[in-house]
Amino acid sequence: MASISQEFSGDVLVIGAGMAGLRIIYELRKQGFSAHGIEAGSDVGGTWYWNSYPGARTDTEAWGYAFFFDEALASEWSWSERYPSQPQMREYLEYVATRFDLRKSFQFNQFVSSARFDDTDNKWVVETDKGNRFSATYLVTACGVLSSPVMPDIVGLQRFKGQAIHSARWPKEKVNFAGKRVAIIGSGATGVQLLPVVSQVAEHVSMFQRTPNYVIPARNNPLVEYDRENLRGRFATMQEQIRNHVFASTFDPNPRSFLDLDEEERDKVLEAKWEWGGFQFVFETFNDFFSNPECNAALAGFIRKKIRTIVNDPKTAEILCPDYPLFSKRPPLGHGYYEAFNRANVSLVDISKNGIEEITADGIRVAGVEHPFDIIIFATGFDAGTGALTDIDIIGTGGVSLRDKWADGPVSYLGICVDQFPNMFMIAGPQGPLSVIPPAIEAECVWIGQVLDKARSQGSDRIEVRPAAAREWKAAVDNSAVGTLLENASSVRSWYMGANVEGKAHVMQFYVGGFKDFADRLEGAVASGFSDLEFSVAHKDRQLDTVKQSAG
Ligand code: NA7
Repeated sequence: MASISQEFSGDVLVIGAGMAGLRIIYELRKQGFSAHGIEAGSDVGGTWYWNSYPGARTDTEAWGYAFFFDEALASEWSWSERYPSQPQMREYLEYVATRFDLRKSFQFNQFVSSARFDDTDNKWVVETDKGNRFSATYLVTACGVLSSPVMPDIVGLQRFKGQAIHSARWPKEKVNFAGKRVAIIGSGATGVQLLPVVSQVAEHVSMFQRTPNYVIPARNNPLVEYDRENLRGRFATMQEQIRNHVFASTFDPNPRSFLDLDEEERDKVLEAKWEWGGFQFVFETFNDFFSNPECNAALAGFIRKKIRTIVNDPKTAEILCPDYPLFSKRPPLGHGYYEAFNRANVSLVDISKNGIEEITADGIRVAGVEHPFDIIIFATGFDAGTGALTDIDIIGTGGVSLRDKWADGPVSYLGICVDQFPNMFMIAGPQGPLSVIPPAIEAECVWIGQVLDKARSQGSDRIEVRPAAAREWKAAVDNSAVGTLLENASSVRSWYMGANVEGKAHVMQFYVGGFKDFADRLEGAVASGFSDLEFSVAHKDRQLDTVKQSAG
Protein backbone atom coordinates (compact mmCIF):
# COMPACT_ATOMS: atom_id res chain seq x y z
CA MET A 1 0.00 0.00 0.00
CA ALA A 2 1.08 3.55 -0.74
CA SER A 3 2.15 5.62 2.24
CA ILE A 4 -0.75 7.24 4.05
CA SER A 5 -1.34 10.87 3.19
CA GLN A 6 -3.61 13.19 5.14
CA GLU A 7 -6.34 14.59 2.87
CA PHE A 8 -8.98 16.33 4.95
CA SER A 9 -9.58 17.35 8.49
CA GLY A 10 -12.83 19.09 9.34
CA ASP A 11 -16.32 18.70 10.74
CA VAL A 12 -17.87 15.83 8.80
CA LEU A 13 -16.74 12.98 6.59
CA VAL A 14 -19.29 11.41 4.29
CA ILE A 15 -18.89 7.98 2.70
CA GLY A 16 -20.70 7.72 -0.65
CA ALA A 17 -21.80 10.06 -3.43
CA GLY A 18 -25.17 8.53 -4.23
CA MET A 19 -28.47 10.21 -3.42
CA ALA A 20 -27.73 10.14 0.31
CA GLY A 21 -24.18 11.48 -0.02
CA LEU A 22 -25.26 14.34 -2.26
CA ARG A 23 -28.19 15.22 -0.04
CA ILE A 24 -26.19 15.27 3.19
CA ILE A 25 -23.39 17.37 1.71
CA TYR A 26 -26.04 19.88 0.64
CA GLU A 27 -27.59 19.84 4.12
CA LEU A 28 -24.29 20.20 5.94
CA ARG A 29 -23.12 23.05 3.75
CA LYS A 30 -26.41 24.82 4.32
CA GLN A 31 -25.81 24.49 8.06
CA GLY A 32 -22.28 25.88 7.72
CA PHE A 33 -20.33 22.70 8.51
CA SER A 34 -17.20 21.73 6.62
CA ALA A 35 -17.85 18.40 4.98
CA HIS A 36 -15.96 16.10 2.66
CA GLY A 37 -17.11 13.00 0.81
CA ILE A 38 -15.30 9.91 -0.42
CA GLU A 39 -16.68 7.75 -3.21
CA ALA A 40 -15.52 4.48 -4.78
CA GLY A 41 -16.97 5.25 -8.21
CA SER A 42 -15.54 7.78 -10.64
CA ASP A 43 -18.54 10.11 -10.30
CA VAL A 44 -21.73 10.70 -8.35
CA GLY A 45 -24.78 8.44 -8.65
CA GLY A 46 -24.36 5.51 -6.23
CA THR A 47 -26.93 2.85 -7.11
CA TRP A 48 -27.54 4.64 -10.41
CA TYR A 49 -23.83 4.74 -11.17
CA TRP A 50 -23.16 1.05 -10.54
CA ASN A 51 -26.33 -0.64 -11.79
CA SER A 52 -25.96 0.22 -15.47
CA TYR A 53 -27.22 -3.11 -16.78
CA PRO A 54 -29.65 -3.06 -19.72
CA GLY A 55 -33.21 -2.40 -18.63
CA ALA A 56 -32.28 -0.88 -15.24
CA ARG A 57 -34.83 1.67 -14.07
CA THR A 58 -36.64 2.69 -10.93
CA ASP A 59 -39.64 0.75 -9.64
CA THR A 60 -41.03 4.00 -8.26
CA GLU A 61 -42.58 6.70 -10.36
CA ALA A 62 -40.17 9.49 -11.29
CA TRP A 63 -41.94 12.16 -9.27
CA GLY A 64 -41.75 10.13 -6.06
CA TYR A 65 -38.12 9.08 -6.55
CA ALA A 66 -36.54 12.50 -6.51
CA PHE A 67 -35.32 15.23 -4.18
CA PHE A 68 -37.83 17.58 -2.61
CA PHE A 69 -35.46 20.01 -0.88
CA ASP A 70 -35.61 22.59 -3.65
CA GLU A 71 -38.78 23.39 -5.55
CA ALA A 72 -36.88 25.15 -8.34
CA LEU A 73 -34.90 21.94 -8.96
CA ALA A 74 -38.10 19.93 -9.15
CA SER A 75 -39.64 22.42 -11.53
CA GLU A 76 -36.72 22.76 -13.93
CA TRP A 77 -35.98 19.03 -14.24
CA SER A 78 -37.95 17.12 -16.89
CA TRP A 79 -38.60 13.43 -16.42
CA SER A 80 -39.22 11.64 -19.68
CA GLU A 81 -40.88 8.44 -18.47
CA ARG A 82 -43.12 7.28 -15.65
CA TYR A 83 -40.24 5.09 -14.37
CA PRO A 84 -36.87 6.74 -15.14
CA SER A 85 -34.21 4.60 -16.76
CA GLN A 86 -30.81 4.19 -15.11
CA PRO A 87 -29.18 6.62 -17.60
CA GLN A 88 -31.78 9.26 -16.75
CA MET A 89 -31.44 8.71 -12.99
CA ARG A 90 -27.70 9.09 -13.32
CA GLU A 91 -28.15 12.21 -15.44
CA TYR A 92 -30.49 13.64 -12.78
CA LEU A 93 -27.99 13.07 -9.98
CA GLU A 94 -25.17 14.51 -12.08
CA TYR A 95 -27.37 17.52 -12.73
CA VAL A 96 -28.05 17.93 -9.00
CA ALA A 97 -24.31 17.68 -8.27
CA THR A 98 -23.54 20.37 -10.85
CA ARG A 99 -26.50 22.60 -9.98
CA PHE A 100 -25.49 22.76 -6.30
CA ASP A 101 -21.75 22.51 -6.93
CA LEU A 102 -21.54 19.35 -4.82
CA ARG A 103 -18.76 17.51 -6.69
CA LYS A 104 -16.08 19.77 -5.26
CA SER A 105 -16.76 18.25 -1.84
CA PHE A 106 -15.97 14.70 -3.02
CA GLN A 107 -12.92 12.65 -3.82
CA PHE A 108 -13.69 9.83 -6.22
CA ASN A 109 -12.15 6.51 -7.21
CA GLN A 110 -11.34 5.34 -3.71
CA PHE A 111 -13.01 2.81 -1.52
CA VAL A 112 -13.14 3.44 2.21
CA SER A 113 -11.49 0.43 3.78
CA SER A 114 -11.59 1.49 7.42
CA ALA A 115 -13.12 4.07 9.74
CA ARG A 116 -11.88 4.23 13.31
CA PHE A 117 -13.08 6.45 16.13
CA ASP A 118 -10.11 7.97 17.92
CA ASP A 119 -11.17 8.43 21.55
CA THR A 120 -8.20 10.61 22.37
CA ASP A 121 -8.83 13.20 19.69
CA ASN A 122 -12.59 12.66 19.49
CA LYS A 123 -12.28 12.16 15.73
CA TRP A 124 -13.16 9.66 13.07
CA VAL A 125 -10.15 8.59 11.03
CA VAL A 126 -10.98 7.10 7.67
CA GLU A 127 -8.57 5.32 5.35
CA THR A 128 -9.06 4.36 1.73
CA ASP A 129 -7.67 1.69 -0.56
CA LYS A 130 -5.64 4.45 -2.24
CA GLY A 131 -3.72 5.03 0.97
CA ASN A 132 -5.37 8.32 1.80
CA ARG A 133 -6.38 9.27 5.32
CA PHE A 134 -9.14 11.67 6.27
CA SER A 135 -10.30 12.78 9.68
CA ALA A 136 -13.28 14.69 11.04
CA THR A 137 -15.30 15.04 14.21
CA TYR A 138 -18.32 13.34 12.65
CA LEU A 139 -18.79 10.48 10.22
CA VAL A 140 -21.85 10.03 8.03
CA THR A 141 -22.24 6.77 6.13
CA ALA A 142 -24.19 7.14 2.92
CA CYS A 143 -23.18 3.80 1.45
CA GLY A 144 -26.54 2.58 0.14
CA VAL A 145 -29.11 0.01 1.15
CA LEU A 146 -28.49 -2.31 -1.80
CA SER A 147 -24.89 -1.68 -2.77
CA SER A 148 -22.78 -4.59 -1.61
CA PRO A 149 -23.25 -7.18 -4.41
CA VAL A 150 -23.59 -10.85 -3.53
CA MET A 151 -21.72 -13.22 -5.80
CA PRO A 152 -22.90 -16.77 -5.08
CA ASP A 153 -20.36 -19.35 -4.11
CA ILE A 154 -21.00 -21.77 -6.98
CA VAL A 155 -18.48 -24.51 -7.71
CA GLY A 156 -16.38 -23.81 -10.80
CA LEU A 157 -17.12 -20.11 -11.10
CA GLN A 158 -13.50 -19.34 -11.96
CA ARG A 159 -13.46 -21.94 -14.73
CA PHE A 160 -15.96 -20.23 -17.00
CA LYS A 161 -14.29 -19.15 -20.27
CA GLY A 162 -17.04 -16.76 -21.36
CA GLN A 163 -17.98 -13.42 -19.82
CA ALA A 164 -19.29 -13.48 -16.22
CA ILE A 165 -20.85 -10.23 -15.01
CA HIS A 166 -22.57 -9.20 -11.80
CA SER A 167 -25.44 -6.87 -12.67
CA ALA A 168 -24.30 -4.31 -10.09
CA ARG A 169 -20.77 -4.19 -11.52
CA TRP A 170 -21.77 -3.79 -15.12
CA PRO A 171 -18.80 -3.10 -17.43
CA LYS A 172 -18.35 0.41 -18.78
CA GLU A 173 -17.80 -1.02 -22.27
CA LYS A 174 -20.92 -2.10 -24.13
CA VAL A 175 -21.75 -5.79 -23.70
CA ASN A 176 -22.64 -7.21 -27.10
CA PHE A 177 -25.43 -9.77 -26.83
CA ALA A 178 -25.98 -10.26 -30.55
CA GLY A 179 -25.65 -13.91 -31.46
CA LYS A 180 -24.81 -14.83 -27.85
CA ARG A 181 -26.21 -17.50 -25.56
CA VAL A 182 -26.90 -15.75 -22.27
CA ALA A 183 -27.71 -17.07 -18.80
CA ILE A 184 -29.37 -14.88 -16.20
CA ILE A 185 -29.02 -16.27 -12.69
CA GLY A 186 -31.58 -14.67 -10.40
CA SER A 187 -35.19 -13.61 -10.89
CA GLY A 188 -35.42 -10.67 -8.47
CA ALA A 189 -36.10 -7.10 -9.60
CA THR A 190 -32.81 -7.05 -11.54
CA GLY A 191 -33.24 -10.32 -13.46
CA VAL A 192 -36.84 -9.33 -14.17
CA GLN A 193 -35.67 -6.06 -15.76
CA LEU A 194 -32.84 -7.72 -17.70
CA LEU A 195 -34.73 -10.54 -19.39
CA PRO A 196 -37.10 -8.64 -21.72
CA VAL A 197 -34.33 -6.31 -22.89
CA VAL A 198 -31.52 -8.83 -23.37
CA SER A 199 -33.81 -11.33 -25.09
CA GLN A 200 -34.50 -8.80 -27.85
CA VAL A 201 -30.87 -9.02 -28.95
CA ALA A 202 -29.36 -12.28 -27.73
CA GLU A 203 -29.54 -15.53 -29.66
CA HIS A 204 -30.93 -17.25 -26.59
CA VAL A 205 -31.54 -16.34 -22.95
CA SER A 206 -31.99 -18.88 -20.16
CA MET A 207 -33.45 -17.60 -16.92
CA PHE A 208 -32.25 -19.65 -13.94
CA GLN A 209 -34.99 -19.32 -11.35
CA ARG A 210 -34.67 -20.61 -7.79
CA THR A 211 -37.68 -18.81 -6.30
CA PRO A 212 -40.40 -17.25 -8.46
CA ASN A 213 -41.46 -13.68 -7.75
CA TYR A 214 -44.78 -11.91 -7.99
CA VAL A 215 -44.05 -9.57 -10.89
CA ILE A 216 -46.49 -6.67 -11.11
CA PRO A 217 -46.74 -4.87 -14.47
CA ALA A 218 -45.13 -1.43 -14.34
CA ARG A 219 -47.05 0.03 -17.30
CA ASN A 220 -44.31 2.48 -18.09
CA ASN A 221 -45.19 5.35 -20.40
CA PRO A 222 -43.53 8.46 -21.76
CA LEU A 223 -44.34 11.72 -19.99
CA VAL A 224 -45.34 14.74 -22.01
CA GLU A 225 -45.12 18.42 -21.09
CA TYR A 226 -48.72 18.34 -19.86
CA ASP A 227 -47.77 15.64 -17.29
CA ARG A 228 -44.73 17.60 -16.18
CA GLU A 229 -46.72 20.80 -15.77
CA ASN A 230 -49.24 18.89 -13.70
CA LEU A 231 -46.43 17.51 -11.49
CA ARG A 232 -45.03 21.01 -10.93
CA GLY A 233 -48.41 22.06 -9.59
CA ARG A 234 -48.45 19.13 -7.19
CA PHE A 235 -45.07 19.69 -5.49
CA ALA A 236 -46.48 20.47 -2.03
CA THR A 237 -49.25 17.86 -2.31
CA MET A 238 -46.78 15.14 -3.22
CA GLN A 239 -44.55 16.02 -0.27
CA GLU A 240 -47.57 15.72 1.97
CA GLN A 241 -48.58 12.39 0.42
CA ILE A 242 -45.09 10.95 0.87
CA ARG A 243 -44.86 12.18 4.47
CA ASN A 244 -48.10 10.43 5.38
CA HIS A 245 -47.80 7.26 3.37
CA VAL A 246 -46.87 3.91 4.85
CA PHE A 247 -44.34 3.28 2.05
CA ALA A 248 -43.39 6.94 1.43
CA SER A 249 -45.19 6.85 -1.90
CA THR A 250 -47.03 9.65 -3.68
CA PHE A 251 -50.29 7.85 -3.00
CA ASP A 252 -53.15 8.85 -0.74
CA PRO A 253 -53.81 6.69 2.32
CA ASN A 254 -56.09 3.82 1.34
CA PRO A 255 -59.18 3.47 3.54
CA ARG A 256 -60.51 0.33 1.77
CA SER A 257 -60.37 -2.95 3.64
CA PHE A 258 -60.65 -6.32 1.91
CA LEU A 259 -63.58 -7.01 4.21
CA ASP A 260 -65.54 -4.04 2.81
CA LEU A 261 -66.27 -5.74 -0.53
CA ASP A 262 -67.69 -8.95 -1.94
CA GLU A 263 -65.73 -11.18 -4.29
CA GLU A 264 -66.93 -9.60 -7.51
CA GLU A 265 -66.15 -6.07 -6.28
CA ARG A 266 -62.75 -7.16 -5.07
CA ASP A 267 -61.94 -8.59 -8.46
CA LYS A 268 -62.89 -5.32 -10.14
CA VAL A 269 -60.57 -3.39 -7.81
CA LEU A 270 -57.69 -5.78 -8.49
CA GLU A 271 -58.26 -5.74 -12.24
CA ALA A 272 -58.33 -1.93 -12.34
CA LYS A 273 -55.08 -1.59 -10.38
CA TRP A 274 -53.39 -4.37 -12.39
CA GLU A 275 -54.19 -2.37 -15.52
CA TRP A 276 -52.97 0.85 -13.90
CA GLY A 277 -49.66 -0.83 -13.08
CA GLY A 278 -47.07 -0.20 -10.39
CA PHE A 279 -47.21 -0.61 -6.63
CA GLN A 280 -50.72 0.80 -6.67
CA PHE A 281 -51.70 -2.85 -7.17
CA VAL A 282 -50.50 -3.43 -3.61
CA PHE A 283 -51.07 -0.09 -1.86
CA GLU A 284 -54.27 1.08 -3.51
CA THR A 285 -56.29 -2.12 -3.52
CA PHE A 286 -56.84 -3.20 0.10
CA ASN A 287 -55.13 -1.72 3.12
CA ASP A 288 -54.99 -5.06 4.94
CA PHE A 289 -52.93 -7.03 2.39
CA PHE A 290 -50.01 -7.00 4.82
CA SER A 291 -51.84 -8.29 7.85
CA ASN A 292 -54.84 -10.27 6.60
CA PRO A 293 -53.76 -13.64 5.11
CA GLU A 294 -57.03 -14.00 3.22
CA CYS A 295 -56.58 -10.63 1.56
CA ASN A 296 -52.94 -11.37 0.76
CA ALA A 297 -53.92 -14.74 -0.72
CA ALA A 298 -56.49 -13.02 -2.95
CA LEU A 299 -53.85 -10.68 -4.39
CA ALA A 300 -51.40 -13.56 -4.80
CA GLY A 301 -54.04 -15.74 -6.46
CA PHE A 302 -54.95 -12.90 -8.83
CA ILE A 303 -51.33 -12.61 -9.97
CA ARG A 304 -51.03 -16.38 -10.48
CA LYS A 305 -54.15 -16.26 -12.64
CA LYS A 306 -52.54 -13.51 -14.72
CA ILE A 307 -49.31 -15.51 -15.11
CA ARG A 308 -51.30 -18.50 -16.40
CA THR A 309 -53.13 -16.23 -18.84
CA ILE A 310 -50.04 -14.44 -20.15
CA VAL A 311 -47.57 -17.34 -20.45
CA ASN A 312 -48.48 -19.69 -23.31
CA ASP A 313 -46.69 -22.80 -22.10
CA PRO A 314 -48.61 -24.16 -19.06
CA LYS A 315 -45.54 -25.90 -17.63
CA THR A 316 -43.50 -22.70 -17.75
CA ALA A 317 -46.41 -20.75 -16.26
CA GLU A 318 -46.61 -23.13 -13.28
CA ILE A 319 -42.89 -22.78 -12.56
CA LEU A 320 -43.30 -18.99 -12.62
CA CYS A 321 -46.13 -19.08 -10.05
CA PRO A 322 -45.03 -18.22 -6.50
CA ASP A 323 -46.85 -19.81 -3.58
CA TYR A 324 -45.74 -17.71 -0.60
CA PRO A 325 -47.40 -14.53 0.74
CA LEU A 326 -47.08 -11.53 -1.55
CA PHE A 327 -44.51 -8.96 -0.29
CA SER A 328 -42.61 -11.36 1.97
CA LYS A 329 -40.04 -10.89 -0.80
CA ARG A 330 -39.87 -7.49 -2.49
CA PRO A 331 -42.09 -7.88 -5.58
CA PRO A 332 -40.48 -6.54 -8.77
CA LEU A 333 -42.23 -4.43 -11.37
CA GLY A 334 -42.14 -5.98 -14.84
CA HIS A 335 -41.83 -4.51 -18.29
CA GLY A 336 -43.02 -7.43 -20.39
CA TYR A 337 -41.40 -10.01 -18.10
CA TYR A 338 -43.97 -12.82 -18.29
CA GLU A 339 -44.54 -12.04 -21.98
CA ALA A 340 -40.82 -12.65 -22.63
CA PHE A 341 -41.33 -16.35 -21.87
CA ASN A 342 -43.47 -16.61 -25.01
CA ARG A 343 -40.45 -15.78 -27.16
CA ALA A 344 -38.81 -18.68 -28.97
CA ASN A 345 -35.36 -17.59 -27.74
CA VAL A 346 -36.20 -17.59 -24.01
CA SER A 347 -36.27 -20.56 -21.68
CA LEU A 348 -36.84 -20.98 -17.98
CA VAL A 349 -34.57 -23.29 -16.02
CA ASP A 350 -36.12 -24.38 -12.74
CA ILE A 351 -33.40 -24.71 -10.10
CA SER A 352 -35.73 -24.65 -7.12
CA LYS A 353 -34.98 -28.23 -6.07
CA ASN A 354 -31.24 -28.73 -6.44
CA GLY A 355 -29.80 -25.35 -7.41
CA ILE A 356 -26.92 -25.01 -9.81
CA GLU A 357 -24.61 -28.03 -9.72
CA GLU A 358 -21.55 -26.27 -11.07
CA ILE A 359 -20.23 -23.77 -13.51
CA THR A 360 -18.07 -25.35 -16.17
CA ALA A 361 -15.65 -23.84 -18.68
CA ASP A 362 -18.49 -23.63 -21.20
CA GLY A 363 -21.62 -23.07 -19.21
CA ILE A 364 -23.78 -24.16 -16.30
CA ARG A 365 -24.58 -27.69 -15.18
CA VAL A 366 -27.98 -28.36 -13.61
CA ALA A 367 -29.23 -31.82 -12.66
CA GLY A 368 -26.51 -33.45 -14.73
CA VAL A 369 -27.27 -31.43 -17.87
CA GLU A 370 -24.75 -28.87 -19.13
CA HIS A 371 -26.20 -25.71 -20.67
CA PRO A 372 -23.61 -23.90 -22.85
CA PHE A 373 -23.30 -20.10 -22.58
CA ASP A 374 -21.23 -17.23 -23.87
CA ILE A 375 -22.29 -14.81 -21.11
CA ILE A 376 -23.49 -15.44 -17.56
CA ILE A 377 -25.18 -12.56 -15.76
CA PHE A 378 -25.32 -12.82 -11.99
CA ALA A 379 -28.45 -10.93 -10.96
CA THR A 380 -27.97 -12.42 -7.53
CA GLY A 381 -28.68 -9.43 -5.34
CA PHE A 382 -27.05 -7.64 -2.44
CA ASP A 383 -26.07 -7.95 1.18
CA ALA A 384 -28.80 -5.45 1.98
CA GLY A 385 -28.80 -2.96 4.83
CA THR A 386 -25.71 -3.95 6.76
CA GLY A 387 -23.48 -5.16 3.87
CA ALA A 388 -22.08 -1.84 2.72
CA LEU A 389 -21.17 -1.01 6.33
CA THR A 390 -19.68 -4.33 7.35
CA ASP A 391 -17.59 -4.27 4.15
CA ILE A 392 -15.73 -1.43 5.88
CA ASP A 393 -13.68 -2.04 8.99
CA ILE A 394 -15.65 0.32 11.26
CA ILE A 395 -14.26 0.56 14.79
CA GLY A 396 -16.02 2.49 17.52
CA THR A 397 -15.05 3.58 20.99
CA GLY A 398 -12.81 1.23 22.97
CA GLY A 399 -11.95 -0.72 19.81
CA VAL A 400 -15.38 -2.31 19.29
CA SER A 401 -15.95 -3.48 15.73
CA LEU A 402 -19.29 -2.88 13.99
CA ARG A 403 -19.03 -6.30 12.33
CA ASP A 404 -18.75 -7.99 15.74
CA LYS A 405 -21.43 -5.83 17.31
CA TRP A 406 -23.85 -6.78 14.54
CA ALA A 407 -22.92 -10.45 14.31
CA ASP A 408 -26.43 -11.38 15.50
CA GLY A 409 -28.11 -8.62 13.51
CA PRO A 410 -28.05 -4.83 13.52
CA VAL A 411 -28.89 -2.77 16.59
CA SER A 412 -29.29 0.96 16.08
CA TYR A 413 -31.32 3.98 17.04
CA LEU A 414 -33.81 4.83 14.27
CA GLY A 415 -31.40 3.20 11.82
CA ILE A 416 -29.21 6.29 12.22
CA CYS A 417 -27.07 6.04 15.37
CA VAL A 418 -25.26 3.10 16.98
CA ASP A 419 -24.22 3.08 20.61
CA GLN A 420 -20.45 2.71 21.10
CA PHE A 421 -20.04 4.50 17.77
CA PRO A 422 -20.10 8.14 18.86
CA ASN A 423 -20.45 10.89 16.27
CA MET A 424 -21.42 8.38 13.59
CA PHE A 425 -24.67 8.72 11.64
CA MET A 426 -26.03 6.34 9.02
CA ILE A 427 -28.28 7.41 6.15
CA ALA A 428 -30.54 4.65 4.81
CA GLY A 429 -28.88 2.30 7.25
CA PRO A 430 -30.26 -1.00 8.52
CA GLN A 431 -33.32 -0.64 10.75
CA GLY A 432 -34.37 2.43 8.82
CA PRO A 433 -37.86 2.36 7.32
CA LEU A 434 -38.88 -0.14 4.66
CA SER A 435 -40.09 2.39 2.12
CA VAL A 436 -39.24 4.18 -1.06
CA ILE A 437 -35.66 5.14 -0.28
CA PRO A 438 -35.19 8.81 -1.38
CA PRO A 439 -37.83 10.20 1.02
CA ALA A 440 -36.20 8.29 3.88
CA ILE A 441 -32.84 9.75 2.85
CA GLU A 442 -34.20 13.31 2.88
CA ALA A 443 -35.90 12.92 6.25
CA GLU A 444 -32.76 11.42 7.81
CA CYS A 445 -30.44 14.06 6.34
CA VAL A 446 -32.55 16.87 7.76
CA TRP A 447 -32.59 15.13 11.14
CA ILE A 448 -28.82 14.62 11.19
CA GLY A 449 -28.36 18.30 10.33
CA GLN A 450 -30.59 19.21 13.28
CA VAL A 451 -28.62 16.99 15.67
CA LEU A 452 -25.30 18.49 14.61
CA ASP A 453 -26.71 21.99 14.84
CA LYS A 454 -27.87 21.32 18.40
CA ALA A 455 -24.44 19.98 19.36
CA ARG A 456 -22.73 23.04 17.91
CA SER A 457 -25.13 25.49 19.49
CA GLN A 458 -24.48 24.12 22.96
CA GLY A 459 -20.74 23.68 22.50
CA SER A 460 -20.66 19.90 22.49
CA ASP A 461 -18.65 17.84 20.08
CA ARG A 462 -19.50 14.31 21.11
CA ILE A 463 -22.87 12.69 20.47
CA GLU A 464 -23.77 9.16 21.46
CA VAL A 465 -27.05 7.37 21.56
CA ARG A 466 -28.10 5.94 24.91
CA PRO A 467 -27.83 2.11 24.68
CA ALA A 468 -31.35 1.72 26.10
CA ALA A 469 -32.76 3.80 23.22
CA ALA A 470 -31.02 1.56 20.68
CA ARG A 471 -32.38 -1.55 22.41
CA GLU A 472 -35.86 -0.04 22.35
CA TRP A 473 -35.60 0.69 18.64
CA LYS A 474 -34.43 -2.85 17.94
CA ALA A 475 -37.52 -4.12 19.77
CA ALA A 476 -39.71 -1.73 17.76
CA VAL A 477 -38.17 -3.01 14.51
CA ASP A 478 -38.69 -6.65 15.51
CA ASN A 479 -42.23 -6.00 16.71
CA SER A 480 -43.13 -4.09 13.56
CA ALA A 481 -43.05 -7.35 11.58
CA VAL A 482 -45.04 -9.39 14.09
CA GLY A 483 -48.49 -10.28 12.84
CA THR A 484 -47.61 -9.29 9.27
CA LEU A 485 -46.89 -11.46 6.28
CA LEU A 486 -43.25 -10.52 6.70
CA GLU A 487 -42.97 -13.17 9.36
CA ASN A 488 -42.47 -15.52 6.38
CA ALA A 489 -39.68 -13.44 4.88
CA SER A 490 -36.90 -15.63 6.22
CA SER A 491 -38.28 -18.83 4.70
CA VAL A 492 -38.24 -17.28 1.20
CA ARG A 493 -34.69 -15.94 1.51
CA SER A 494 -35.82 -12.32 1.55
CA TRP A 495 -33.24 -9.58 1.89
CA TYR A 496 -35.68 -7.88 4.25
CA MET A 497 -34.53 -10.46 6.81
CA GLY A 498 -30.91 -10.85 5.70
CA ALA A 499 -31.98 -14.31 4.59
CA ASN A 500 -30.49 -14.06 1.09
CA VAL A 501 -26.91 -14.04 2.38
CA GLU A 502 -25.15 -17.20 3.53
CA GLY A 503 -24.24 -17.02 7.21
CA LYS A 504 -26.04 -13.73 7.89
CA ALA A 505 -28.31 -13.44 10.93
CA HIS A 506 -31.97 -13.77 9.94
CA VAL A 507 -33.49 -10.79 11.69
CA MET A 508 -35.72 -8.01 10.43
CA GLN A 509 -33.38 -5.51 8.77
CA PHE A 510 -35.91 -2.70 8.32
CA TYR A 511 -38.64 -0.97 10.27
CA VAL A 512 -41.99 -1.99 8.82
CA GLY A 513 -44.19 0.15 11.04
CA GLY A 514 -44.59 2.52 8.09
CA PHE A 515 -42.77 5.58 6.86
CA LYS A 516 -45.35 7.89 8.43
CA ASP A 517 -44.70 6.42 11.84
CA PHE A 518 -40.95 6.65 11.27
CA ALA A 519 -41.20 10.31 10.25
CA ASP A 520 -43.34 10.97 13.35
CA ARG A 521 -40.60 9.42 15.47
CA LEU A 522 -37.92 11.60 13.91
CA GLU A 523 -40.04 14.65 14.68
CA GLY A 524 -40.71 13.34 18.17
CA ALA A 525 -36.98 13.08 18.80
CA VAL A 526 -36.48 16.69 17.70
CA ALA A 527 -39.35 17.84 19.93
CA SER A 528 -37.80 16.05 22.91
CA GLY A 529 -34.54 17.93 22.40
CA PHE A 530 -33.01 14.62 21.26
CA SER A 531 -33.43 13.13 24.71
CA ASP A 532 -32.24 9.72 23.50
CA LEU A 533 -28.88 11.19 22.58
CA GLU A 534 -26.15 12.16 24.98
CA PHE A 535 -24.33 15.35 24.04
CA SER A 536 -21.00 16.01 25.70
CA VAL A 537 -17.74 17.87 25.39
CA ALA A 538 -14.66 15.80 24.74
CA HIS A 539 -11.63 17.30 26.48
CA LYS A 540 -8.13 16.48 25.43
CA ASP A 541 -7.60 14.48 28.62
CA ARG A 542 -10.65 12.37 27.61
CA GLN A 543 -12.74 13.52 30.58
CA LEU A 544 -16.25 13.96 29.27
CA ASP A 545 -18.59 16.56 30.68
CA THR A 546 -22.16 15.75 29.97
CA VAL A 547 -23.89 18.86 28.77
CA LYS A 548 -27.14 19.30 30.58
CA GLN A 549 -30.05 18.49 28.29
CA SER A 550 -32.61 21.20 27.95
CA ALA A 551 -35.93 19.56 27.32
CA GLY A 552 -38.02 20.74 24.40
P1 NA7 B 1 -32.76 -10.00 -5.25
O1 NA7 B 1 -34.11 -9.49 -5.25
O2 NA7 B 1 -32.11 -10.33 -3.96
O3 NA7 B 1 -32.74 -11.27 -6.20
C1 NA7 B 1 -31.62 -12.09 -6.31
C2 NA7 B 1 -31.97 -13.28 -7.14
O4 NA7 B 1 -30.82 -14.10 -7.28
C3 NA7 B 1 -33.06 -14.13 -6.50
O5 NA7 B 1 -33.90 -14.60 -7.52
C4 NA7 B 1 -32.25 -15.28 -5.89
O6 NA7 B 1 -32.96 -16.47 -5.74
C5 NA7 B 1 -31.16 -15.44 -6.92
N1 NA7 B 1 -29.99 -16.12 -6.40
C6 NA7 B 1 -29.15 -15.69 -5.44
N2 NA7 B 1 -28.19 -16.60 -5.24
C7 NA7 B 1 -28.44 -17.63 -6.08
C8 NA7 B 1 -27.80 -18.88 -6.34
N3 NA7 B 1 -26.71 -19.26 -5.67
N4 NA7 B 1 -28.34 -19.67 -7.26
C9 NA7 B 1 -29.43 -19.31 -7.94
N5 NA7 B 1 -30.09 -18.15 -7.75
C10 NA7 B 1 -29.59 -17.32 -6.82
O7 NA7 B 1 -31.75 -8.99 -5.98
P2 NA7 B 1 -32.07 -7.99 -7.15
O8 NA7 B 1 -30.78 -7.40 -7.57
O9 NA7 B 1 -32.89 -8.63 -8.19
O10 NA7 B 1 -32.96 -6.89 -6.48
C11 NA7 B 1 -32.58 -6.30 -5.25
C12 NA7 B 1 -33.44 -5.11 -4.98
O11 NA7 B 1 -33.03 -4.01 -5.82
C13 NA7 B 1 -34.90 -5.26 -5.28
O12 NA7 B 1 -35.59 -5.96 -4.30
C14 NA7 B 1 -35.34 -3.83 -5.44
O13 NA7 B 1 -35.54 -3.25 -4.18
C15 NA7 B 1 -34.16 -3.19 -6.12
P3 NA7 B 1 -33.77 -16.76 -4.35
O14 NA7 B 1 -34.91 -15.80 -4.39
O15 NA7 B 1 -32.80 -16.45 -3.24
O16 NA7 B 1 -34.14 -18.17 -4.40
